[in-house]
Amino acid sequence: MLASLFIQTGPASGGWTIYPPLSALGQASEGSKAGMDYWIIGMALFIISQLLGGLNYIATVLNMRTKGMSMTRVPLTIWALLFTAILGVLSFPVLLSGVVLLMFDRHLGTSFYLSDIYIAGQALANEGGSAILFQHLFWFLGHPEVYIIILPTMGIVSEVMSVNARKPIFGYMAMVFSMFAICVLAFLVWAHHMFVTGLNPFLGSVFVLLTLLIAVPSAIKVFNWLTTLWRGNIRFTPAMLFAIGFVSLFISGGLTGIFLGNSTIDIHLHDTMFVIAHFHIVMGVSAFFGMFCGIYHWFPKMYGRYMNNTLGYIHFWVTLIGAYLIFWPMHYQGFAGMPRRYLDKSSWVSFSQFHGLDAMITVVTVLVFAVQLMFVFNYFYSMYKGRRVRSLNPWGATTLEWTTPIRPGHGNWDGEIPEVHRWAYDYGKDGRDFIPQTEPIGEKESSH
Ligand SMILES: [Cu+2]
Repeated sequence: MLASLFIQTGPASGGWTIYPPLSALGQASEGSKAGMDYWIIGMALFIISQLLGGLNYIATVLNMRTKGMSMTRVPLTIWALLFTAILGVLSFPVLLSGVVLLMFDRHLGTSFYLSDIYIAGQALANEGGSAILFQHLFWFLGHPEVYIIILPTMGIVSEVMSVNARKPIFGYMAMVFSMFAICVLAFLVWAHHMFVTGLNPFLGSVFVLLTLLIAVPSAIKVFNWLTTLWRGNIRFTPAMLFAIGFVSLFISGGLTGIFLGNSTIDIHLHDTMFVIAHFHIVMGVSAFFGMFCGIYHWFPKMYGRYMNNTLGYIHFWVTLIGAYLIFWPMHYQGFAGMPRRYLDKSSWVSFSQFHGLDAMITVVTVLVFAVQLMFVFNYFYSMYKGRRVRSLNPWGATTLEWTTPIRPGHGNWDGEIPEVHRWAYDYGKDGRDFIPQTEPIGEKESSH
């Protein structure tokens, strides 16, 4: 067995979802390559490292806060990272068990996922396994995973919006509780990815209901972001633009989630380009916007220099307009029934009305990719040649990271660890632009 594992190489025999029976066929069957085994081993190693990292985050946030930093004074980015770590620790082990069983099916002759024993491609006996079982285990991670990716963005965006609107974040506790609600609901909706597996329609409608409930905390967050912007003294830095762009994408993509969360509509739209449009807008591009937002915002912290603003603005506008031009038309392609993943002649002929649209999408994709290269150039150029910051706290932010040296050593602060006296969002309070978290509460100060 071992010899064959290392000699018979080749790509993993399954899509990114590695559904059995295709992925479960062991070495005995024709066409099954060790690529699948490497895929599983790689995934297991990744999950173990993810769990260790997640535990580290949870322990740090809960136990290692500085004096005065109560949980209600913690910046929303940290709350988001805490919830992300909890989601990961609770959902990744389920996928780990799923792929371990898959390995057993492939090499030890078990049949968790195989309903038949396959020898040389021939079905020999009914073994009573269920390929659908794997889908349950897979999506029990798969759905929380989208929040593992998007929650950090939500935290970063909240932070950057408050700093650049020069206003306290609106509804701090509502933001925390809506993130908590998203985490709880994330574990109760996995089967909305399985409406076409022959799922019991009654059970399906329960998953529809729970899925649509996620719209409530999501909408609370969106309204809080918009209210934070309302009458703010807004600075349109590249970081702020990416934060606002994220909210735009999150709304656009979130609304199509209501379509797909309904089993009646999902059965029609399943595996069409509509899913591609929804998913890339609400999570793919959104998460990238969160990363860009965070990098532009914290770059001066990391290197003591600014990134180039002009390149930042070009990067933002081309990426935002480009993302909509690429993914918006895919909704129409999906409604017309155009399947995802196929690249064959019959699909090309059947959907000839979209040839022009596809060409446009391709051209815009090249353009959007080009400005990402420009962003990478901006990053490395600014590291060495960017305009230097004049102070440690160039954005006038309240949070602790801006009180550390530019390149913090071990323990972050050279001298004593600072004490915190207030929450992270005292902007525009009592006629002052901002009050750092380290400043003690004044006697006459109004409490927020
Ligand atoms: Cu989902």
